Amino acid sequence: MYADICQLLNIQYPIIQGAMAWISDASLVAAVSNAGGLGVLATGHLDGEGCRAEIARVREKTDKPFAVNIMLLSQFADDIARVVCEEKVPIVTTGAGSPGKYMEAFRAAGIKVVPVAPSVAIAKRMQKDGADAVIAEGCESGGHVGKITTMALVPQVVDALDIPVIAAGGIADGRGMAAARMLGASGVQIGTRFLVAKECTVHQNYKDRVIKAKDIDTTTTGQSTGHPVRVIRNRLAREYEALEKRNALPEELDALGRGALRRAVKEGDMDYGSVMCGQIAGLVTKEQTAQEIIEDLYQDYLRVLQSITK
Ligand code: TUI
Repeated sequence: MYADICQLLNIQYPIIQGAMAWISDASLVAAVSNAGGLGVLATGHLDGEGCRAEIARVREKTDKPFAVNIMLLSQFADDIARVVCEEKVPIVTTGAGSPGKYMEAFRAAGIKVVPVAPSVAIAKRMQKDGADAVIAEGCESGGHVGKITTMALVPQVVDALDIPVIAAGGIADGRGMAAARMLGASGVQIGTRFLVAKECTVHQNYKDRVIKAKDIDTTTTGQSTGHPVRVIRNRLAREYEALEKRNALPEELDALGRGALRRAVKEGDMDYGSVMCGQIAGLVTKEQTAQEIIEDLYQDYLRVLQSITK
């Protein structure tokens, strides 16, 4: 079953690194792809030419397949869609919206398209629009999240679609991979564990905070704006939640949140930065190379499968 996604994406392991804005740059992407997974370049913080430059850096570091993620809420989404077509990247993933209007251009450029879907209805629309596979992402994930858990979402999406489904949200070890397979998924997307990869250039304070995090340390802010975001609870998250509770104006919320992800990722500000992170952080306990993470995940996954068939 996991073989279909490896064939579709031309990768060795059914492990896709989740795109993380400001975080998953050429260094992490190339390391994951060189280790046999699928590295995914985040572009939520880039404009079109910034994206082109980062694609060039990935290509300097690897000749393996990689993907570019388009965060569809970005003001530069149109430019980035044009650049990925011009650069003929092999695979595009999308988040925070529907890639429908770009599908024809992607197809014409020979790009495989794998959108994130947070519900069955959205996943069905993406299949109808021509997606090659869909990432069913549960609300355990870090960053921008939907409303449904991975456990409930994945089997319902699998039953509703004919194309491969990749499970995301709350997966960080071989047990999670095996569970995803039991739910009918063809592969997994993993963000939080790759955030602490040695090749990940995020600020050391961010890695240390994720490694220290317990199961209940995240919260979702932004419910009132329609764009809920899972982050580690800190001063910023508490102040944001207090503003939301007293029905603050969108401009006030915006002012507090502006630049917060960059502050956490680049400056290591763990008080007033937005420390996006999945609920599974409690399982992430050490820095490893991307290759160690992938080999560890896959060996652990095989052990789990063997243990249940004994
Ligand atoms: O996109 C993500 N996670 C992200 S993007 C991001 S950058 C950001 N920064 C500040 C505020 C907001 C975002 C951080 N994390 N995950 C994939 C994802 N996609 N989650 C949910 C969705 C989604 C939502 C609606 C996908 C499609 C969709 O379709 C709506 C429609 O009507 O088509």
